[in-house]
Amino acid sequence: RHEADVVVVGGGGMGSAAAWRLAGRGADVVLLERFEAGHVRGASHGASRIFRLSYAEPVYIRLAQEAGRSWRELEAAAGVSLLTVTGGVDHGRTADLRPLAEAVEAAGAPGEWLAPEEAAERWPGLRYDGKVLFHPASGRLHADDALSALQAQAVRLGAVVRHETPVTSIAVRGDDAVEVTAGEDVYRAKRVVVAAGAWAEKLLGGLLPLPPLRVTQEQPAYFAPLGEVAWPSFTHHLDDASLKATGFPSGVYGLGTPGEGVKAGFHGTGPVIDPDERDFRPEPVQLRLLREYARAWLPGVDADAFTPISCTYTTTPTSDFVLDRVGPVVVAAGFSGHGFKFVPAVGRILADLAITGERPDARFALRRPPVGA
Ligand code: PYC
Repeated sequence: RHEADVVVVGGGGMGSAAAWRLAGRGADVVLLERFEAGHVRGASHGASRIFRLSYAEPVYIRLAQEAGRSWRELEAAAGVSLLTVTGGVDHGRTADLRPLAEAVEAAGAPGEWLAPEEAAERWPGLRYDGKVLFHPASGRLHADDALSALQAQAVRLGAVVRHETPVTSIAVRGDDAVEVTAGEDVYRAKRVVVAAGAWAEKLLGGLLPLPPLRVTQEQPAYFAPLGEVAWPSFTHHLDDASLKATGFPSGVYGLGTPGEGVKAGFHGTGPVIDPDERDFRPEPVQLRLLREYARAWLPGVDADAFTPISCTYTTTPTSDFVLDRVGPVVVAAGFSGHGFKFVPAVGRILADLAITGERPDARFALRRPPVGA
C-alpha cells in the first residue's frame, strides 16, 4: 500500500506534464505508466509534432500561447531544445481561411497572407494552388525529448515515475480519497489524474460521463527529402469539394523533421482499433493515398521513399479536449490528434483541477446529464 497526494495515470505528454506541474506546486506525486520508457504504443512518441497558434477558436489560441511560454520554461529548466520555430502555413484553394486569419489577428498572434508564388519561393518543397496564410510563430516540437524532459523535471521536483506499471482499477472512496490498483500494489491518494490516451474509456468508462471517444490507428509517414530546403509546418485544407476531385480522404498536415524526413499524414482518417489489439502494420490504402498526395503536392520529397509511422488518435465528436474533474477524479482525454502542442498548458490545467478545483473553459467540460434526468 502506497500513499500520495496525487496519482497520475498515464505517462504520455499530458500525464507527464501534470506530474511536472503538480510536483512544482509541492504535491506528493506518483506517476504510473503501463509501458516502458520510450514506448511507441500511444500518441506521444516520435521526433516531431506541429506547434502552432493558428486556430480559429480563441480558446485554443490562448492555450497555445500559454503552452509556447511553458515550452520555453521547460527548455530552460531541462537545458534542452524542444521547440524550433520554422514558421507554418495553412493553404488550400477552396478552403475559407479568413476566420482563421481573423482569429489569429484578434489574438495578437503574428500572421500574414502570401501569394502562392511567394510561398513557393520560400518553401519550394510544397505546392500551393491559392492564397497562403503564413504563421511565423509555428514550428516543430520534439515529442520524445519533451517527454523525457517533463518526466526528468517532475522527478527533480520530487515526483516518483514508475514505468511498466499498468493500472487495473480506480475506486473512489470519498471526495478526497481514491484507490488506484496496479497489480499487487494499491495507491491511496486524495486525487487521481487520469491521462490514459487511447485507454481512457477502458479505465474511466464506468466512473465518468465521457463523451464518445473514437480510438483510431493513424498512418503518417516520413518522406525522404530531395534537397536541402526549409520546411514550414503545414496544414493543407482539402475541403469536401476538392476531396471529391482528388479522392484524398481529408486534410493533410506535415512538417520537416531533421534526421527523419518530411512527416506528412491525413488527419484522423485511420481505422477504429482497440489499443490492446493493434497490429501496427502499415495500412496499404492510406499509404497509397499518402504517396499519391506526396506526388501531387510535395515536390520536395521522393514520394516512393518513405518510412511509415503508426500512432493513435482518441477523438471526441467535436475534437474538443476533455479536461474536468468529478470528485477526486481529474480527467484529461480526447486530444483528437491536435493535443501535443498544448502539453505543458494542459499540465497546468490538470494541476489546477487537482489542487484547487479551478475549471478551464466550459468547452472542455465532461458531458453531464441534463438537469432532472
Ligand atoms: O496540430 O496541426 C496539428 C496536427 C495535425 C495533425 C496532428 N497534429
